[in-house]
Amino acid sequence: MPLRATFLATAALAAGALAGCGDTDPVPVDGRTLEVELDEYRIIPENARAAAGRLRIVATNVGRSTHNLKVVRLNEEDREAPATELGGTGTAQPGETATFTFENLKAGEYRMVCTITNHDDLGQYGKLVVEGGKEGR
Ligand SMILES: [Cu+2]
Repeated sequence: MPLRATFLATAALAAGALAGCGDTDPVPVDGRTLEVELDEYRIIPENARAAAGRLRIVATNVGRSTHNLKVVRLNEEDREAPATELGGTGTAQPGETATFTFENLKAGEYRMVCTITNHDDLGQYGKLVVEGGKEGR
């Protein structure tokens, strides 16, 4: 694992431990790649912030179950309405890394979720805030 990824994962774990399972500060995406770890039953980091535009998702399954990472948009007018899936990785077996690239992600708030069986209900979801303008580094 590259050093930067290790650092990000460690920082995310530390932030999660301090804040518990509630809303944590979003972890800014460095560049155009969002690296996440999938575990039972969580997404690490659970909250991420990225710049609008191209975004590559690199999801590594560090758990013992199969997982994936989908990005969905909630219906702002009707929170009860079904969410729209914008895209996401295929299924990653334990130890595997799955990737997916959004060519042009618009600014907004999205939900990150594992759609395998009931993992969403078990807490495997998070938030992705996409910002327009020059937020990206
Ligand atoms: Cu899962």
